[in-house]
Amino acid sequence: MKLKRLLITGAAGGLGRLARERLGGLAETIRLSDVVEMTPAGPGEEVMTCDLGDFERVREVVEGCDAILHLGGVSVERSFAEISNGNLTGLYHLYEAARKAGVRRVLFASSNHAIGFHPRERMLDADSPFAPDSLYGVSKVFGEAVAMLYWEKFGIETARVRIGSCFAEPRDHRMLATWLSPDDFVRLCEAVFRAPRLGCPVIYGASANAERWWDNSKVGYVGWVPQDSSEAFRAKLDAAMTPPAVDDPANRYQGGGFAAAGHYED
Ligand code: NAI
Ligand code: 15L
Repeated sequence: MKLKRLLITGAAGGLGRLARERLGGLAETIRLSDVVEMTPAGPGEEVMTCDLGDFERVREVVEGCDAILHLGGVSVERSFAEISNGNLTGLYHLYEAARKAGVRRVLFASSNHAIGFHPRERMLDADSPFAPDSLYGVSKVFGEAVAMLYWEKFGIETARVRIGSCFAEPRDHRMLATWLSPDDFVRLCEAVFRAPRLGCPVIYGASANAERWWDNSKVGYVGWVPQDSSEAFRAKLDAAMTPPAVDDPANRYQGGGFAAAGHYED
């Protein structure tokens, strides 16, 4: 069944533009929101600018929506002050507004950086402990925790999707394991919003790559089966760059450069 109105936050960003282009069929109306300007609304669209840090505006944006694809916020390592507005305060505002508006289902774009300090040899699944590799990763742990609270207390379902690296192509050798193809991302969103039951599962957002660090077998009931593989790009990457040495700190942890980098505030 079609959703009535799907809110997409972060609609001006990389994944937001992809979702806008490809997910129109999920709902009668798609409401697009971001803190920066977006291109004007097309048929079946509504466009509303909003800083997630502004609760009254978040309430206006969420009102009338039955589901949310939450992509908005800081998407890389930044200062605590920058991260806290969108990813901590803003995340809380979104769930609180969702509760008041009666939203039933959310896809939260969490990140592999919530578990980035696990070594690459360790296969993770939905029950593996958090191991944030950055302030950004900590903000995604917070988001997942808020999602769990709003599921247990208020019954709002959330797919906590720990996205690997969703770009047109893998950009380095690490992404041969973490790559999520744009098509698999679209299929994942469709599965999450169409699943008869969701709950509040952790889903790792990676394609069917040959090298894998994440096991999604506990969430088979969601019905998402990734179709693409990064292997198609391996030769191109090998020709373009030398793979990092095995003892390179950026090569040791799943979070790669985020885990290896110094503290952002220093
Ligand atoms: P992006 O940085 O291109 O898009 C994020 C959007 O959020 C931007 O358009 C930005 O203006 C908006 N935003 C930032 N602060 C905001 C605020 N206070 N209020 C309202 N909007 C705000 O990021 P991308 O790649 O599209 O990622 C989307 C989401 O997926 C992010 O939450 C990111 O953390 C997550 N993710 C993405 C991955 C990827 O490979 N693309 C990997 C893992 C997680
Ligand atoms: C993320 O969480 C970022 O949003 C994205 O820009 C990439 O850095 C990705 O992780 C990754 O780990 O490759």
